[in-house]
Amino acid sequence: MALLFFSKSDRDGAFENKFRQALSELAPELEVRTWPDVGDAKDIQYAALWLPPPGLFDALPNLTHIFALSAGVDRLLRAPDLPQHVPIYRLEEGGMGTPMSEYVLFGVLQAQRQMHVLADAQQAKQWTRDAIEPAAANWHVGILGAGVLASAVATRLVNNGYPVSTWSRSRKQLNGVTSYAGPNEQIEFCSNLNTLVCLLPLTAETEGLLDASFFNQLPRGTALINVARGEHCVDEDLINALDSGQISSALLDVFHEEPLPQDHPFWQHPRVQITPHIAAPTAGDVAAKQVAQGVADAVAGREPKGFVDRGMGY
Ligand code: NDP
Ligand code: OXD
Repeated sequence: MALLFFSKSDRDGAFENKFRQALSELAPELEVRTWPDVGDAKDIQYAALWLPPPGLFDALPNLTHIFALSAGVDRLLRAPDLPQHVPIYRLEEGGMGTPMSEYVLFGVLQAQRQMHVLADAQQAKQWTRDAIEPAAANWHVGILGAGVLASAVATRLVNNGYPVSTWSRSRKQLNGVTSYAGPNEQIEFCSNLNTLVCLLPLTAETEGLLDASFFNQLPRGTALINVARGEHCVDEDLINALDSGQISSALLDVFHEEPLPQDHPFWQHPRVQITPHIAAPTAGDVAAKQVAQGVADAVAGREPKGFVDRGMGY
């Protein structure tokens, strides 16, 4: 019984070391091999992957379960050689709830305290004390998505005194959070927001959602935080919305192309803050725990957690 590991962005091997160490303690009977050192490919039943290279799946004739080392599976689902009959399981939480909550809380706080206005004043050496600083209780945060990470973020924001609403496909019940569901409730969801956070999975339905018409549904001056996927956002529309003041500032962790190309206008835009897809890194040991449990479930004939519905795209 063997598992094949691959993680594209693990340049220094730190994630792999943590993952392997934890997995060897939790599932000592499981042999872990790292792509491209597949050994006898017929042994590989399980794969744990982040951004697998082309050809990886073609080399694995006996694969029964694919564990994504990520919450989002959009890129995995686009792998040209992805076997259609092998089920995929994604990380649920994966140690990402706390860092994601901290990142979004930081973004919400700086928008609420009007830090972009104060930064402009500093540049101009102006002692500006009239930046509006509404209380957290009057700063409405709307989260697109109400899944595992959005729930963690919403709870953190509620605990910090912000009114929070979420928008998802199905209605949710989360303490202190107002839930909106479906396209019919999108306008109402948008109507009184101060900060909009995108935490949707990237699917055929959500791609390009953050476009000019969406921005125009928001109150003028809404701050945007996109921590989901770059493809949710129509970049040109966001730049226009920032230039017109419809969107006051954008904190962006994800982009159509990563790394963000050197000539992309986001780099220089005075109202855009960029981070390199680090809002919530997967924790190697937590991922190992979920994968070990998934393998144990598979061996026992149970469905592992985190099943991805390929039709829905998440
Ligand atoms: P989940 O699958 O748990 O939650 C997804 C949520 O989106 C659900 O509430 C779902 O609704 C909602 N949703 C899906 N499609 C639609 C739609 N068409 N209309 C309205 N709502 C919709 O995902 P996670 O919370 O685990 O992760 C969210 C995303 O965060 C990931 O897909 C990934 O892209 C991104 N991410 C980014 C990271 C970073 O570092 N920047 C790190 C980790 C994740 P319903 O509940 O009704 O199904
Ligand atoms: C994820 C991510 O989806 O890191 O887990 O973006």
